[in-house]
Amino acid sequence: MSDPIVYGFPRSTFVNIVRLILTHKDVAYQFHDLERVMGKPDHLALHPFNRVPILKHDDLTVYETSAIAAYVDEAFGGVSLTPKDIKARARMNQWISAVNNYYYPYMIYHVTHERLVFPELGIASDEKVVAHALPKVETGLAVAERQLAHGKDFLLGDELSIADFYLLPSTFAFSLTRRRAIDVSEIPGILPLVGTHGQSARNAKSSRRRTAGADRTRARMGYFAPAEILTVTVRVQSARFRARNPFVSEQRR
Ligand SMILES: N[C@@H](CCC(=O)N[C@@H](CS)C(=O)NCC(=O)O)C(=O)O
Repeated sequence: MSDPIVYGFPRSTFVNIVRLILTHKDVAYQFHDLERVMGKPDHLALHPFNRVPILKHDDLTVYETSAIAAYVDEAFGGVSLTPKDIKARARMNQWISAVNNYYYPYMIYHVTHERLVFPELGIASDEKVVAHALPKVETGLAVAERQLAHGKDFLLGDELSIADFYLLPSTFAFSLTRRRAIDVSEIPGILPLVGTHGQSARNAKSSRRRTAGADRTRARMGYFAPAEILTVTVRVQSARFRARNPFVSEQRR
């Protein structure tokens, strides 16, 4: 079997879900950056809906993160990230769907893009979009906090599953929009994590790009969520901070 290839762009939340899972399962893979060809025929040939990620493995080319995650978990050995228990699996799938429909759209597509990505790219942001999204984000954070009230290490309890890898990139990227107005959603404990990423990113020579303007900004954004660094964090810290540090900041209590 050849190594799988992940197609996407480095800072993509969904791409990071796939990279986190591959890395956690110790699967060697190649990463193919589509940033410069997004929406062009080369990309659309892989993903007719103009999104990322896409996974290629031998004769299989598959898109949709949930399909990729399930495939990777089944196709490669190592630790399984899918619960055997049918009810736990239902809960995992509920979280995957919730991230797709209620976390990513508001945290990332609305707030992070408007507050972080657009300004970095010199595009005017629309606070109306943010204002509409924030209550939905708060709902999501409260739901996650309730789920984690069991005090165990992972969303489903003691068992690490695909659900955790789904939620983390959204909450992580969201935490980068550190502005007083949305401090409510800061995850205590994630600030040192962001610092670690910055440090590691500066040392990650291979991910440096000497490109101008928007490209450089995008590259810099990519530094913040290199999947491998996140994974180290998942392994070492996340269990603790996600279980013990609720998603709503001190100021809200
Ligand atoms: N349903 C898709 C969503 C993927 C998605 O929205 N990816 C974003 C990046 S995080 C994307 O491709 N954005 C490009 C665009 O909207 O033009 C999946 O699960 O893979």
